[in-house]
Amino acid sequence: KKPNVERNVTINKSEFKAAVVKHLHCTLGTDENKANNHAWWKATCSAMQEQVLEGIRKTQKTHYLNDTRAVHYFSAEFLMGRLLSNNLQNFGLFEVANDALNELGVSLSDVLEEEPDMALGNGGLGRLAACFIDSLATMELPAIGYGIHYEHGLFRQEIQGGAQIERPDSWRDYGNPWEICRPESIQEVSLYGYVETKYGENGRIQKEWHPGHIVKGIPWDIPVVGYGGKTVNVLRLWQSKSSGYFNWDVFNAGGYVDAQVENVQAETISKVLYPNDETEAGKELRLIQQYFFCACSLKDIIRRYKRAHGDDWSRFIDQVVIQLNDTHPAIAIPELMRILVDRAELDWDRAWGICTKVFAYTNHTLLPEALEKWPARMLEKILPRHLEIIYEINHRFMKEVDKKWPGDNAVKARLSIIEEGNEKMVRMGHLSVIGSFAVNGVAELHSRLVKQNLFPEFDALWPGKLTNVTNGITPRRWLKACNPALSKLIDKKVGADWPLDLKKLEGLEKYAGNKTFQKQFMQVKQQNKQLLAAEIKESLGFDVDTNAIFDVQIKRLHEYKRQHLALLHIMALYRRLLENPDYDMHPRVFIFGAKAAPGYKLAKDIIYAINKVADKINNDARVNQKLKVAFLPNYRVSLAEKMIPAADVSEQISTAGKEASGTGNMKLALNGAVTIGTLDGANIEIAEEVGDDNIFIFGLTVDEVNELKASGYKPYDYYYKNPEIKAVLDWLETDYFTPGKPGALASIKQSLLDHGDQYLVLADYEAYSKAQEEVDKAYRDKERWAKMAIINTAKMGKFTSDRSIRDYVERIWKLNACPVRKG
Ligand code: 26W
Repeated sequence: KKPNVERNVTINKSEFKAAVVKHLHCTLGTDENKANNHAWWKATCSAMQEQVLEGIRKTQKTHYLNDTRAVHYFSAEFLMGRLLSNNLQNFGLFEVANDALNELGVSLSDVLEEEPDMALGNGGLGRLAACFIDSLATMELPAIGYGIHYEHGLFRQEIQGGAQIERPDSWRDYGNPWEICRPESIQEVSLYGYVETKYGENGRIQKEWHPGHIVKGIPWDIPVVGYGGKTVNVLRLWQSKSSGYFNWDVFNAGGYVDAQVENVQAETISKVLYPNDETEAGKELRLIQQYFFCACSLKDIIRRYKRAHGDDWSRFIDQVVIQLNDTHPAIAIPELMRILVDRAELDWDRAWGICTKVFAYTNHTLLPEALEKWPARMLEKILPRHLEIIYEINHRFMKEVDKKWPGDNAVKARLSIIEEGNEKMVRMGHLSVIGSFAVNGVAELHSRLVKQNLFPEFDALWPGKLTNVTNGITPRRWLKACNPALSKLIDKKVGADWPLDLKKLEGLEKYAGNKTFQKQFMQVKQQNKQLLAAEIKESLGFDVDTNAIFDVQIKRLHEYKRQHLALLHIMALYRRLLENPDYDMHPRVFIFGAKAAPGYKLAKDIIYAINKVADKINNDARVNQKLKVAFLPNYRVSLAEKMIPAADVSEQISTAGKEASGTGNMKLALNGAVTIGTLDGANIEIAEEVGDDNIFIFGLTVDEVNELKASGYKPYDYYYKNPEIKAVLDWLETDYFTPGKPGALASIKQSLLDHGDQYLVLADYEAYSKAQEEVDKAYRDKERWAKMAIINTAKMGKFTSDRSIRDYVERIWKLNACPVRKG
């Protein structure tokens, strides 16, 4: 069956060939004989870009002519990965390009490998943004992503002697064929300086911000091609540049040198992505980054609005909705107030009425260390007017709180945007809830906890404002493009339009018990495992048995995600095998991918420990037929695309209540991996979809975690009670894994015993170990396993990001699709 997707692009093989060759000659100045794969990659991108640009033009014209309402997705991170394969796929030109390049004597898959990942994000939140803009374009929704054009994305990870080393990521060093510079839309952004209070003719108090410095924001547009190639939206990323402007009013004559320093600083704003995931470091440059891209983006939105509606603000809320991806862009709220009150001279209530109908906020984490707070003093220095506005917002809000809870100062202290203490802090989460019309968590459990624990009184104050939108992933990248073999098999069974309607995968369920289909399905898995085994061989230099269970844990390294729980269990298996060479287990390869924040000591220690334990096990002939450990360096989107299709088991073992949603869990299950996981985040909803028989759930629930902590959790109890735990933890202190360096892995034991085991690793160990025995037993029953794997794929329909976006559109954004047609 041919995909029944109406396409807007028709270009055949010989035209494609001609276009690639033309660009090889005319864009790159080389020819077929001289070109290397990198040149072929660029020429292929340029050939595609002709289609892409035509798509952007048509889309923008259509949106303009229809004066559409649009969503503006504000995010400090967009983890796009590679674009060529995705764009070919979404235009329906993958086969055409493959054949065309073949005839030119070039392998498309080699060419695709030339593309550097666009790694402008840390992890889940950044990749979610990328999946969402894919869905928005696919569903023909008027949308634009706004973010930062980081010169260096997330660091490249090298492993040296087992330890993580960070190297700069230089994704643009040899040029990026996708981005389009838009100098006609450059914006200016103010920083520092002071606020002057003036009295207008009507006695109205007027505030004027005299900035100390102005920087330029240069927009770069990245095309976002919807599936079917009809709508092509853009991701607009801002690069900072010195404006050369220096305010002599603000600095004295001695400020001349400072001025030059600040010019250099202007260009640092968009230099590098902060690699912290879930830890707020309170760094000034990060606040400036956030304000920089929000201010540029708001100006861009307002320019576009004014082109259609002039100075009439009355329709602004009909045309514009802004989604804040976590609190990173929360400063946009006081910035819009500043524009409306100080610049457009609207009165406060009218301005606030507009603001609170424009913004919506998504929370992605409950971890206290990830909740952004800025010192009031820092805000005052960088954005003096914004701090005043925040105080005014808070003052009026406190009056509202007093109406609801008269005289209750405790509730005021909890709800206030300002946290009093040694140093006054501005709580960006509170500001976001107060300044938005909708607030959502990212999975059912997480949203309930946001309501009950993080913002309890806000829910009482504004019932209905706090809600849930469960995350999703784009099936175009995370099945169709990354797993072509499985995709083709699925096409044959349920038709080829599942990428647009993922519920269609349910059609596979009736084949779950069918021996022939089971065989085909597991053959595809086997092929994918061979591809990954080749990658492991290439990257790490050793062989893995593709008949072994491929057990995959891929995500940022964090204590709450508990990679060290998996590690303790691996060490226990090793120990069982040493004690009893006949210990009965199916061969297993534990495969990890994880980056640690450069300043997160224990996370780096865990990476080191995994690698050291891996070295020992992989080289121990007594066990390495049954057990192997592969830590693949530099985990990133393009590596995920190779690991996910090959996974048998998906590790989702966070402490209950800590993982907001997880999205890797969805990608793995969609590709037929069976989850071993806790009742956390979206695991709960995955379990609901696949049923208890097709997932391995273990461990404490959120309530049990709270009870155990309230009753005084004592990790030593588990250490003394369970000889395996004790043996394994003690093992970490010896020099068995780090010859000549006893104690090199001791920090992990310390964190679990002496520092209180915050994330209850030891409390969940036994349940995890038992669940792993169940996994082992299930895998050995080939039919049972094949059935489980198929059902996992069949039941992932709910987790398409198209469904998430539909939820946002219907319940929050109130957008209409705007079809883009030929012409
Ligand atoms: C201020 C430092 C900082 C940086 C990034 C704090 C917090 C973050 C992000 C919120 C981290 C993140 O990516 N969170 C993940 O978001 C995913 C998408 O919703 C969820 O699936 C993950 O559970 C959540 O950890």
